[in-house]
Order: sequence, then C-alpha cells, then structure tokens
Amino acid sequence: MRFFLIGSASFLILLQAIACQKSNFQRGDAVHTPPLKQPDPVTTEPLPPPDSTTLPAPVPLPPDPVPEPLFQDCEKDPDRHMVADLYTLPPGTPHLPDFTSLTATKKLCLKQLDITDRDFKEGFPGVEGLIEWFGLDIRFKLQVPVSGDYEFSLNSDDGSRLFIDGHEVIDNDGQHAQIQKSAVVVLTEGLHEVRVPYFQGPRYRIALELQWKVPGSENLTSIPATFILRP
Ligand SMILES: [Ca+2]
Repeated sequence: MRFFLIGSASFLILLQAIACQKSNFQRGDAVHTPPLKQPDPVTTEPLPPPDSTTLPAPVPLPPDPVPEPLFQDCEKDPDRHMVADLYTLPPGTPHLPDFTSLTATKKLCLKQLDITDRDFKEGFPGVEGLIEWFGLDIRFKLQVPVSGDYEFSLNSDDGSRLFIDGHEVIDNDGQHAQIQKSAVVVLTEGLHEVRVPYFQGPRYRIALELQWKVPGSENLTSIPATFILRP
C-alpha cells in the first residue's frame, strides 16, 4: 500500500513535469516568432530636378508699338474723317494741278493734317506709292463751335491751298521746301466745307500742317478731332 502511494505521487510529478515541458515548448514558439519588419531606411538621395514642363511659362515682352499709318482705307477706320483722293503726278510738276481733270487712283482717310517737316519716307508710311510726285485732294466738314474770327495756318512741302466754303483762304502753292502761311477769316457757328489740295514734288522732305486759332486764344493748335466730320 505504501509503495502504491509513493508510486502514484511519482506518477503525478512526472505528469506535471511533462506538462511543464510542453508549456515551455509553447512559450519557446513565441520566442522564435520572426521579428517585426523594420521600416525602410529614409533615403538621402537628392530629388530629381523638377520637370521643366511644369514651370510657369515666361511672360512675353509686349511688342514694340507699330506707328499708326497716317493714311488708311476709309472703310477700315470710320474714325478718320478727313477724306483724300490720291493722284499720281508727272515728275517735274511745278505746282498744284487741276484735280478735276485727273482720275484719282485711290481714296484714303486720315485723322489730322499734322505732318510736320520730316524725311519723306516717314510721312506717308503704309501706303504704296506715296513717295514723291503725288497729289492729295483733302476734304472734310469743320464744326465751328462759335461765331468769330478764326486764324488758319497752312505749312507744307511742297504746295498746298486752303479753301473754306469754296473760297480760297490761303495760297501756299509751288514746288518748295516747307513754307508756313496764315490768314484770318470770319466764320459763323455751324458746319463749313473745308478743302486742302496738296502735292508732294521731289524728295527728300515733306510737310503738311493745318492749324487754327479760335476766338480768344493766343495759340495755334491742331483742329480737335471732335470738330472734324466726313464731307
Ligand atoms: Ca518735297
């Protein structure tokens, strides 16, 4: 009987030892679990250059302003109220011809007669054939703001004349370098017909300026565009 108890106790101890070993074996599995994956190291390589296609486009510089031609087709610019019939003249023409006996080659429009004395190539840009030996019969309506004495000044290279309502006011005709002539006329308030026949003789200079001095003023100025209307 005593031997049986000792044997049973030994058997229990043996079972506990086996259970303990099994438990250790399971904990050993946890120890041998593969380590957690470490994050990739931070790269220190330099960034590639930015794609040039993503850069903002350079701002283009504005083009140089193109000088506005003095003469233009009348239909292209209704704001040009001076109408000029263009005539070609034979070389050596000494003075203004009778334009009514000639056939105009073109009709052009302009805003102002303010062509100061200059190289002939600068004065009539953009219109083929306007170099020398040509004539312009220029017409427009003048809106006179108030009745009174008006002084007009006509400067030209070569010849020109000024007519108001069919009456000659200034005769500056002839083949010559720039000459300025003036006259005073009495005008009533309202519209008046103005005509300035002009011709360019030989190169190398041209000029055509029409100015006025309104009642009470001391200075000659170009006629404001608001007072110029189509004939
Ligand atoms: Ca000339």
